[in-house]
Amino acid sequence: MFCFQCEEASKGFGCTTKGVCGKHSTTAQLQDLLVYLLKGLAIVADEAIQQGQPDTSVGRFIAEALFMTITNANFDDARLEAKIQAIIARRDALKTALNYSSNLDAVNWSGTPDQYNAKAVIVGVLSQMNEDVRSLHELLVYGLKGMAAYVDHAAILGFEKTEINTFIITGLAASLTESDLQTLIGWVLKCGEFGVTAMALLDEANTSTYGNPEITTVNLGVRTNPGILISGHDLKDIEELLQQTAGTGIDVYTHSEMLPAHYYPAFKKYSHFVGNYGNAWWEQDKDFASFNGPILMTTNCITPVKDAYRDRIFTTGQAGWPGALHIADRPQGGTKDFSPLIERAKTCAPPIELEQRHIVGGFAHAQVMALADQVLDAVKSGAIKRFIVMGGCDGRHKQRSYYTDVAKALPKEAVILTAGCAKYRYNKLDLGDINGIPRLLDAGQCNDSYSLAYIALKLKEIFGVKDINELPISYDIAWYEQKAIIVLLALLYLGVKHIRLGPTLPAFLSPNVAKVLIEQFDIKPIGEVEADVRAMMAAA
Ligand code: SF4
Ligand code: SF3
Repeated sequence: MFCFQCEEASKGFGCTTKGVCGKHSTTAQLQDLLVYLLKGLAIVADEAIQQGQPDTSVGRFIAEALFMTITNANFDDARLEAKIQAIIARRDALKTALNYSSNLDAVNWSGTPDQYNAKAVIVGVLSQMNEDVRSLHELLVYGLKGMAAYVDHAAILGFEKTEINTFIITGLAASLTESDLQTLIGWVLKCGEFGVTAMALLDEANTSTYGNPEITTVNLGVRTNPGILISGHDLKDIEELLQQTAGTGIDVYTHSEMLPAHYYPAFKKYSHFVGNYGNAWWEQDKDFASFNGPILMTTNCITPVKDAYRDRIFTTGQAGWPGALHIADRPQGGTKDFSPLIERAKTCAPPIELEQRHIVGGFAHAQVMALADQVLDAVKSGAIKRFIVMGGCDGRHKQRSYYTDVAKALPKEAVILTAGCAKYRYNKLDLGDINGIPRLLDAGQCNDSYSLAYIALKLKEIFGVKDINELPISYDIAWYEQKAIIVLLALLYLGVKHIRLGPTLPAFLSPNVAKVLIEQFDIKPIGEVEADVRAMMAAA
């Protein structure tokens, strides 16, 4: 195996025997083959578009399959094999319908599951020998994976855009067939542009379905009923879980990236929706053990399942873990059936309390705009001197304490804007407020990073500046998986410069590709806390 798609790639180079994430080499190879064959399907789907006979459901099919391969989403070889078979079947049916032929192996290869691993070795990441082409191919594919996650979430709520699906198809095809560096850089930047569109679509899907997130105090303590813990990013899943658990005597708690579900008006009516339990994804083994009840993983991030809760963990959607009971997709017009979790919860003890306190969040764009006058006054008076965007992911690396230290070291005139699980590095600190505006504004999940871009664009209008980089905003982003890559590409597309990216720069950036990003956008690695804080406050 060779995988370097996330920030925890072994030795900052790549995982070669087993993933730091726990991914076995067979799983990594199945994912490689899946992506390779998906590129073949994309080429045929692109041909269908060229012939004026687009397959209207293939874009979503590709997005779902890509989503399965993002870091920590699906470790289940049987599901990956089934998806590979489905990709081959879909590709061949489309080829037949179009009467299309091609010499490309990805468009023609077919095999049985016992041949998958051998084939994957030949077509994996390292099959591209030119390290700059490989770097741009992978940057594009990882951006598309992140976009695919957003697209899938939006589609689940009934929101799709043909142009985004078409971009995923053509971009994926280009990641196989294109090798000109300048053209590939163009694709990567275009990926950022469609990333903005996809994030806006998901924002529209979430807010029109569940209302605009609003300032919310979230309980971190527990009650005495048995509970179900729901993690990941899928809001439709939590909606149906809340509906199905109402009146059963089972409480529902959020974990990690599901925390922002509390901010949506639609979920506030459920009296058994108790609070948030535990910390960021990478500490789940401790949190899941003490939770005592069933756990539902709706998306990434799953870590290797421990015996302490092995018989209580369930997956759904694109998430998968071998041996975990998988809750099937909802039938057309129907709902998922969460009764296995509910029945399991009835046999469980209530959660062990980890802490007794509250945190405040819900500062997505509508809520921040509702405070715009207050924010503007604070900026004009100098009470707020700078906004620091610290969104992104959390992870295991010790260097991530940098983000806690930055949050603590920022002067009291700085406001942190965040989204994603990166917030767990500082969301329990008492950072106070500026004239009633909290110094930590949590917009929501990584999926809600659109809010951070939206707020910046609105501030640009309000302040009447021409260049987004003239705003009193600095970016100190933490990344881990591929959704952070699409957020980064989206920010670059919006013209944001001087982004600090950490805790390490991506292993998949070749020196030459890194140089392009540094020269064009002044992306920089994080440095020493005091120096970075000083520089950011001085707009550097
Ligand atoms: Fe390694 Fe990250 Fe790939 Fe897992 S996803 S195998 S940790 S690079
Ligand atoms: Fe986190 Fe996995 Fe990226 Fe959604 S839950 S931000 S890492």
